[in-house]
This record gives sequence, C-alpha cells and structure tokens, in this order.
Amino acid sequence: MKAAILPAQDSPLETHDDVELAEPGPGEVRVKVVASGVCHSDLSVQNGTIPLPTPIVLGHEGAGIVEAVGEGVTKVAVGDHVVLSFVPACGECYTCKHGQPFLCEQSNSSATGGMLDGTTRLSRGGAPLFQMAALGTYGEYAIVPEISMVKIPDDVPLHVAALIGCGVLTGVGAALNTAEIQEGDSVAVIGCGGVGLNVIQGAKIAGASRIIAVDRFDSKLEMAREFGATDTVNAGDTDAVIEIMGLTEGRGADVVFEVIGLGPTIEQAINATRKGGEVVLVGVPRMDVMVNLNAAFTWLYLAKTIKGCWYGSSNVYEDVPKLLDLWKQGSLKLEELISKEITVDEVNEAFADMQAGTVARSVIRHAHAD
Ligand code: PAD
Ligand code: ZN
Repeated sequence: MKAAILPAQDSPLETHDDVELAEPGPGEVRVKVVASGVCHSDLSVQNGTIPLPTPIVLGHEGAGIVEAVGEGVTKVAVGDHVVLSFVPACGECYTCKHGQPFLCEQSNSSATGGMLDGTTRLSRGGAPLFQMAALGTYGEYAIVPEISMVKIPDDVPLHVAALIGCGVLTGVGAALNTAEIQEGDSVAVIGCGGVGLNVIQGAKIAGASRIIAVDRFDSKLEMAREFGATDTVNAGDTDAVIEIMGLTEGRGADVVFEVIGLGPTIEQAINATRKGGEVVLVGVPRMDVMVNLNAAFTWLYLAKTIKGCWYGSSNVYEDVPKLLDLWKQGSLKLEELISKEITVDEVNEAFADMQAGTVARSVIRHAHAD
C-alpha cells in the first residue's frame, strides 16, 4: 500500500507504495483509511517537538472503513464506518474508570510508535515502520486497536468525519469539557489554526458572548470570525495581552486558551486571564519549554486556574456522536474547516501551507490504487 513516511527527524516526508501490513492481531482492526487531516502535531513529530521513533507513518486524524477484524474484536465489524481516535480508550483502566478516558493507560505505549504492545504492524523492505498514535493515517490502510475507533453512521462523509478525530474533538472539547465557560463569558483564543478555530466554535456553543481571536496572520483572523470570533487581534502588530485587557474592561478574559504550544504565548494566556479566571493550555510545547510564573500572584492573590487539555478531555464514545449531532443541527462547522483536499503525495506542501497560515486544515483523500 501507499503511505507517507517520515524517514528521520527534520527530513521531508517520502511517499512509497510498497509498504506492507501484517494481519490484524487479537483486538486489532484493519481500516481502509479514506481521509486524513494534516494537523500541526504531525509537523511536530517531523521537527522533534513531539519525539517519536523513525521511520514512521504519520497521521492521527482520520476516518475510514473497517476491512478486517482480528480475533476477539467485538466493538466493530467489517464494513463499519469509523472515526479513528488518537488516544485508545479501553474503558477498564484506572483513568478510564475515573472519567478520564483521554488519559487511558493503554495510550502509554503511543510514545513507542508501536501498537499497544509496543510492536509494529507495518514494514517496508523487511524493516519495521512505526505508526503515529497507533494509527498512521497517512497510509492508505492502518492496523489499529479496536479501542482506537468509534463507529459512525454511514451517511456521514468520511473526509468530513476525519477532522473529528483530532482537531474537532480537541478544540471543541477544550471549550465544552476542559473549560467551564459560563453563558455570557469573555473568552480569548491564542492561535487560530485547525484546533484553535474549533475552540472558537466550541466557545460559541458554550454561550460565550465575547470571543477574542489572536493570531499572527490576518488570514487566520478572518477564518476565526467565520467560526464565531467577535473580536480579532493580530499578535504581530500589537501586544496581545494589552489588547485583550482593553477588550475586557481592563480585567482580562474569563477564560483564555493557548492553542500554539510556545512558552511566550503560554505566558500571554496566563497574563491575559482575569483574576479568578481560567487558563486552558492546548498547544503542545517542545519538551524543553519551561514557563516562568509568579507563584504568589498567579495562583494566590489572583487565584487563576491553569488547566492542561489533552484531547479535549473527551470521552470519544460519547463525544463523537454528540459532535455529529451538533453538526447535523447546523451548530458545528466541519466542511468549512477543509481549506484544501490533497493527495498523500502533496503532504509536504500541506505542511508548508500550515506554516504559511493559508489553510485551516488540508485533508488527504487516499486514492487506494492498489
Ligand atoms: P496550526 O499550525 O494549524 O495553528 C497554529 C496557529 O497559531 C496558526 O494559525 C499560527 O499562525 C498561530 N501562531 C503561531 N505562532 C503564533 C504567535 N506567536 N502568536 C500568535 N499566533 C501564532 O496548528 P493546529 O491548530 O493543528 O495545532 C495547534 C496546537 O495544538 C499544536 O501545538 C498542536 O500540536 C496542538 C494539539 N494539541 C492537542 C491536544 O490534545 N492538546 C491535539 C491536537 C493538536
Ligand atoms: Zn492532531
């Protein structure tokens, strides 16, 4: 099969059509990946922000059709349409049972670039290939744990459903699950990419009355308005914290989201939050990023709450159907997130577009020539 492979850190991706798949093992499923979003976290593997072993098939935001099931698989059957989840959710471990399936203990193995047992199912020329998040949606097919997918109705277009797998669950979940937005709140979102735009539409659904979008590209700020932002700040021109203060009567916003993953913008998010307000950190920083906070003011005198948001604090089995309902009711934009449809051979250009700020999301539609 064909797949886009990252051969080594800081190298361009290479597309090859001689990637081999093993048969799905017990509890595993072969999925024909129909579409995959291109997320900043894929780029973060390429540039070492998210360290994973190479060579690796990237891609963790996808949807497809179940083609074959391994021994003991009960959650899905051949022919089912599924959204892939970049965090497996077993429902049985300590964190799943404590209402935090987005931290399922089975996902600890994701850092190995392998399946749940750490071994791989992909190879090329006899050498093993790793797969991002036990998925690897830049491949036309993927062997995936059955606990890493959610069945969806057949009438949902799969290229639209793909985006739910990461950007929508994470962004909308950050607003609806992680944060506690009250009706009428002021919200600021720093970073309006594929994930940040979803935070904006989530904040709107949660009832925020003022949504301040911050980005360094006017193109992104225009998209932000379409997704529900009421005010925009170009961080390249001005000091985002002062601008947010000015738009919130000098108090700071009730809830501020950081959706980039840089030390300075994380500090901006904390400083732009009102006293007693909430900061939600969504962007994934490099491993060596530290933040300098004044302990007395941040937490004590100003009583701010700082929350980390992994996968939108989602329960994928409940949240995927909920998001699809919101989309069917017209409250959630999905098609509008797709700026470009591409082939898997064009993924390097999609990384460049993402960095240039010209796209919300590029979506790969696999051609399945084999
Ligand atoms: P993206 O590249 O589409 O969007 C990032 C946005 O930030 C772009 O619009 C940039 O223009 C903007 N930006 C960059 N630097 C600055 C700056 N200094 N000031 C203002 N704006 C700036 O990425 P994305 O939306 O796909 O992902 C965003 C982050 O979220 C990234 O770090 C990714 O790894 C992370 C992520 N986290 C989770 C999670 O579970 N927490 C899931 C998925 C993605
Ligand atoms: Zn992602």
